[in-house]
Amino acid sequence: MKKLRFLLVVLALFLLSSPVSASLLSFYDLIDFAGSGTYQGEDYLLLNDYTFYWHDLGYLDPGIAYINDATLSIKHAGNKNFWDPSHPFKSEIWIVFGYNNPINNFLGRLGRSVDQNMNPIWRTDSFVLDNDILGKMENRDWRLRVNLLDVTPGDDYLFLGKSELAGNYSPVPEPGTLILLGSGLLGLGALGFRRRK
Ligand SMILES: [Ca+2]
Ligand SMILES: [Ca+2]
Repeated sequence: MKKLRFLLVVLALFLLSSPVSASLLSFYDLIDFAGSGTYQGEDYLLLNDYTFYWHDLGYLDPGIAYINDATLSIKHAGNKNFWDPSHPFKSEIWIVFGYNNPINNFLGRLGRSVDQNMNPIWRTDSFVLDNDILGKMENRDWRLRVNLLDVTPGDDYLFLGKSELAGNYSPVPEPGTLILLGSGLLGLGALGFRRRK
């Protein structure tokens, strides 16, 4: 029976000193761009070959211990998304980077968001962030800088409708929960000890 009490105390101490294995929590950050006009019901910001913006997860409660997964979704219109060597100035290719000074992490390429008549149509592209860039978010106060860049000669324009960053994180343990759990187990251990007396 002493063994049992010993085990309970060890378990309580272990729980006191390590994070409780909590389930994942989700986060979501929306940037709804506007300011340049409205197209087919969506307010947009008009980009000219290059821009950047920040997704900031801010202060979550409970706080973030680390990010498990995240997906960036960008709603855009007007991207021709093609390269024609004989007409380089008519070409247009928008690239998405997660920027972490001084390195651009390539996230992907925006898809074609024009119809066959070259009229803009809204389209959303999603990019799963890899562990490399998640780690860099952790070093930057849970912020992600997104760079959008058209890599062809000449000016090209893009309607930026909205950007969403969604995913799951492991929360930091809450001290109150740990103390409650720990003292509860210690109490159980003490109870077992008394009953045997
Ligand atoms: Ca918008
Ligand atoms: Ca261009």
